[in-house]
Amino acid sequence: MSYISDQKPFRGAVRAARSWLHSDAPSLSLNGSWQFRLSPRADVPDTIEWDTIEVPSHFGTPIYTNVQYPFPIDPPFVPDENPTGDYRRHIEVPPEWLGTGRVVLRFDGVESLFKVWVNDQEIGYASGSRLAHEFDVTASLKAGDNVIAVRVHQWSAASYLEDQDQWWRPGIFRDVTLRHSPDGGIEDAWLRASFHDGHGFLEPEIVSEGFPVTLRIPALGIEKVWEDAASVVAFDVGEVRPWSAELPFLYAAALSTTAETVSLRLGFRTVEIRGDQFLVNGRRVVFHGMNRHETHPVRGRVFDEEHARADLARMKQFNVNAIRTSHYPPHPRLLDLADELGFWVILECDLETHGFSALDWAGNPSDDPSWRAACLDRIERTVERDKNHPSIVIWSLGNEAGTGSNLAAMSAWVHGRDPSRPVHYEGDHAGEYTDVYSRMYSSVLETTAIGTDGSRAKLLGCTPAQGARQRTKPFLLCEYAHAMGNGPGALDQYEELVHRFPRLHGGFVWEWRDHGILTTAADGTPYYAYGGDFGEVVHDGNFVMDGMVLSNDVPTPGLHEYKAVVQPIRFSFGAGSVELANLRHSADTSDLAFRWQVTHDGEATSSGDLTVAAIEAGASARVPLPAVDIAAAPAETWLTVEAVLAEDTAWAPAGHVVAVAQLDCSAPRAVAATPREPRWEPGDGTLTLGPAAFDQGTLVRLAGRTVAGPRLELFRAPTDNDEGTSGNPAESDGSLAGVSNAALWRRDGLDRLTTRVVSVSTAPGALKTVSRVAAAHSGRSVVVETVWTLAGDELDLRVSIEPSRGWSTVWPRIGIRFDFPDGDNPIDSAEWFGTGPLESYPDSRHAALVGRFSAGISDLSADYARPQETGHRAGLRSLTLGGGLRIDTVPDTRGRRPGFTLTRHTPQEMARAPHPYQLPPSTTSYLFIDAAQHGLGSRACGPDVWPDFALRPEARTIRLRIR
Ligand code: IPT
Repeated sequence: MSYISDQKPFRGAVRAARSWLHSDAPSLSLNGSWQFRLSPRADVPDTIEWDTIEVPSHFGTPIYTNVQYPFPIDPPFVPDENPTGDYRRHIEVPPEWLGTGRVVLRFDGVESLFKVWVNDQEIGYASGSRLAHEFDVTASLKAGDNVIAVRVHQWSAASYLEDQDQWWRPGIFRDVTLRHSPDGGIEDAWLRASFHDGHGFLEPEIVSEGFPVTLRIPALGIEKVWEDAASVVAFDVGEVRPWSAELPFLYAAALSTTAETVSLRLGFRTVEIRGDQFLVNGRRVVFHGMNRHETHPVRGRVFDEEHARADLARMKQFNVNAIRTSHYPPHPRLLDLADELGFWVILECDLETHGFSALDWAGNPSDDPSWRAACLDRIERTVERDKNHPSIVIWSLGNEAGTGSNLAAMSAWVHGRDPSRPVHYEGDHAGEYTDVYSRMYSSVLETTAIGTDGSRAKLLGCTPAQGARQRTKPFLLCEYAHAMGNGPGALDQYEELVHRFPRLHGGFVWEWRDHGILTTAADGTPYYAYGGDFGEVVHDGNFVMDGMVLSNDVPTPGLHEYKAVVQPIRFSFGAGSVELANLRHSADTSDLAFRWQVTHDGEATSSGDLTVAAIEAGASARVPLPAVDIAAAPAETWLTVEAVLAEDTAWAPAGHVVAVAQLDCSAPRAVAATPREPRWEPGDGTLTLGPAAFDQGTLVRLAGRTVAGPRLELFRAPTDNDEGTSGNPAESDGSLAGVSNAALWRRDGLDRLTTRVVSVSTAPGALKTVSRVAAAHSGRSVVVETVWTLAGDELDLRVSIEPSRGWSTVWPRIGIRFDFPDGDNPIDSAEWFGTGPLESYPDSRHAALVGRFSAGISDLSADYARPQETGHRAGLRSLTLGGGLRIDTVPDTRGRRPGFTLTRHTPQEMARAPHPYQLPPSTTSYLFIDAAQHGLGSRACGPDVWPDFALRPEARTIRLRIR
């Protein structure tokens, strides 16, 4: 079994890497049912019975680790306990394939090492899970029935190079194809298409046994015949429309010999680094990108074109313009889709050795000559397979593989092979062998230092001279804004830097999707599994659930925030007009229609279209606005302006909102005075005040419903960011190095507050209670004064919340909770005038618009894979619950209004449930009215909440009017 620990990536009849071409040469898909048997060890005893398996798919049990190797770090060896699958199938080879040309067996993806036999003759073996391998099987085939056998080992030397943060899932997980390569066919083709001064240029490279080769580009009227290899030279194709992620013009092209025709789609574009700027077609690119893994809740890494296309369309709908193929080449069709829909792509090689960081990088394959061939093979297969795609504008050597000479050699190879695209690798902190400066999760402060001259700021891992070199390069964040659970915050702060500093080229959110695996709990309840759910010995829990899209395809509130923050049209309101800035790379605004609407307290009173002549990319135009009829105070008047798609596109229908902004046109409002305090007398507090009944100072019924509350709530079910410990505490307010905020909240007992009523007093039409709220074994407390006053048929509630001295951490929230037990009339929906339609937090509130909204209670929460804080809607004006009870908020003396959350579980219940199915059955609806919430940050892997949005213990007053 020694080949399992072979550092050489392949042996046997493996063919040279080449482009993944669409050819008319005959081929047979070998996808489908294969015979299969699975052994827990690297040897497969004959006693194991054959079963069947679908190809492509995975076998075995999923294991999730981020950085950890799930086997001893003993390179290049792996344990004998090595799940190994034997695959077999019969194929009928068309007789005309034999005797002429070659027959090639292609595997587009097998994890992690596989050996191939045809008719019992060993053909060879190969590794490089997310890379294509082709074997020449001509000599082993016979007419009629043939048997193909493949043995796949989960672990191999190659596993050391594939330590990406994802599920380990072995198997033949991409297509298997047998193709006939005819004599005189086209072996490989590269049509490098560039764009200069309105003209397209082609620099062809053709590997063919047969000449002449004819190139046809019908839309350009080109038909060119090359008689021999020497005559294939670069030429000007004349005027073309350039390719860009915004206007992805593709020209169909065909290359033919007498034996074979391959078809390609050409996108003419020129990638260039000029000074510290990254340009395509002479214009600076800003990446509004996502890190995209290949993951599907049922299929795993098995590609599903329809699902991938829907996902890419979703990206376009959310103003995403770029993809980093983290951390390996995707299924080759993905790049066809990217060419066609329009994305800037960083195509990354299948390489990560992150686990060596645990050994301080000792023995890291990136810097060990015995792994050099494997590293070079990987980058060659990466570049060769996908080199024709206009969407690919940067090659990336891999991810988190430390640094070393093998990476430098890979870079040198790319530079030699493809001078037309820059090389990226984040781990090259000192900039020794890469063309762009790239970082992950650098804070806003540090990113600002990179954007400015910053000659005195020390850059991570750099000497001053290296730092100076890095500052001469274009900068991008290959990962930022870790989107785990509720978050990330501060997207707007990063975005703002991009427009301030031309050296900064935006970045790629970590990451696009959650990697949940659809499975069922013991009682049959379906749920999305994460690390540890399959009994893994080592795992990294829910760190694999860090996407902008949940496992079930639902965009998170974080993605809505992202869409709003990066919207390509910026609106600046002036007197009677709005300035529209087109922030795009190259597209003007002729694809957009602009419309406006005026609302009074959320009800539309007038609307119309704005006439806007096309605005060039990078330009702006001032457009007059209609006269806004302003409602009498206290009603609010808002003007909303939207840019929508004028026509259907490949990724969204006409009318899809691309960008939106609101202007508050309300008449000035007077701040409501606090009602004068009556003369309080001690009382037992059992009384009725209009719709409210009290028993010894405690509210028991409201508008005919049983109710409990209000009780102080300072706790929220910690978000993944609240539980995080990363980031540099010096750059945020209140974090402690290595200690999460959630741990401090638990230490301080915020999740287990108790109450002592200090006093109850009454006055005509009024009730007041004073309570002291504190946790066991704590001297810190909060005094809560509650005053109920009947004013006509309305009940005025004022809750004053005053912390004692000595609270040292940030607080998750300052709010009150009402409990509404279901009885026979559960509260299951809300209608409100405030912000919405989705949740918002202090550092994530750009997607929230002011308006009138309604939702069922289950739609008020986001279904994060691990239950956590969700559903806070800031800036509440008025709320109607279950169709009856109406609660209006009164701004505090600084004009601030509380937000609300309506949910079926308490934060304490949510904090205890690792998965949604573990939440207890609910018999109560809980209403939280929060004077304030702490921000979100991205501390699960990145900076904590920015100081401006951190909630410090402070005195707050909540005022409500209840009917
Ligand atoms: C970074 C990885 O590159 C990425 O794959 C993912 O694991 C991400 O973190 C966290 O989800 S590496 C980290 C050390 C910043």
